[in-house]
Amino acid sequence: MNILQGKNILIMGVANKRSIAWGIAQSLHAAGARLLFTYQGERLKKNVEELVASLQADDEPILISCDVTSDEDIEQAFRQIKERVGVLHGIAHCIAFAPTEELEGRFSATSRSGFAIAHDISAYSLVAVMRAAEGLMAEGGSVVTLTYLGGERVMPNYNVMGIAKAALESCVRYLAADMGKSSIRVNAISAGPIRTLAAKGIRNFNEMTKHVADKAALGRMIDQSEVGDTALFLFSHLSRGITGEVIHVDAGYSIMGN
Ligand code: 0WD
Repeated sequence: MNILQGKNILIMGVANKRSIAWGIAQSLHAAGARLLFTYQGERLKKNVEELVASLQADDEPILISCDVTSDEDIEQAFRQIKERVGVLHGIAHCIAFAPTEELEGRFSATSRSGFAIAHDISAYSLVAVMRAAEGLMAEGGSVVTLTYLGGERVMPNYNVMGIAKAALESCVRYLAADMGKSSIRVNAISAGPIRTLAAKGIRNFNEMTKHVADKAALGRMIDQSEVGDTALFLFSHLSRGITGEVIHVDAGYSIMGN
């Protein structure tokens, strides 16, 4: 089912094969999308190059370095994207970061700089990216970001990242209202816990996954492909009436009372 044929979609945040961004890339590739990738600097370049080569896409792969803490980096990335493809139909924003020491202990111990970094990279980056991308999304489009239940409820050790996810979810609503007239939709997927590089930074993550698998309505965890397929829906015309939403892909964990 090539429902994304002819669509140029940018994937931001592939770090390795476990990245949720990579699960999304695989689903979108299978649906016929032309994919572009940004990665966070030289550190991840080789990883991303190898992964992208494994897709064996017909078009030449487009990989661009972009650290979202830099406005200049974001501008040059979208300049390059404009030169290469002209029009963009979608963006998967799969980026978050908080210093490891902020992801344990008491929330009240959160430092001023830890709070600022978490919000800058995990929430503001979506605003900055969409501002730079709006002109390229001239045919309308869909933007999908990734959030977590810790933005709605208190989750052990998630601490300042929960506050940043709450900000991100609010950014989704404000951006959806702002960009709706340009036919650009903005939604978030609230994914259940998945073992990735980012998840490693959260203390007791393994215990948490056990608890989630026990309690979830479906009695299991989720994987990257399930987030990827929901993203595929959100990038396709099938979801054309949906914007400003947070969709839970968590095997029904968040609906349970206890
Ligand atoms: O359980 C999980 N893994 C969940 C993750 C549950 C629910 C949501 N999420 C979210 C994360 O919060 C994040 O927003 O999904 C998104 C993707 O995270 P991931 O796939 O779990 O983790 P990972 O593979 O580590 O990708 C996150 C990437 C970074 O990787 P590392 O681990 O190297 O920090 O975000 C990117 C980077 O590639 N990133 C940046 N990209 C550009 N500029 C920056 C930056 N400054 N900082 C981090």
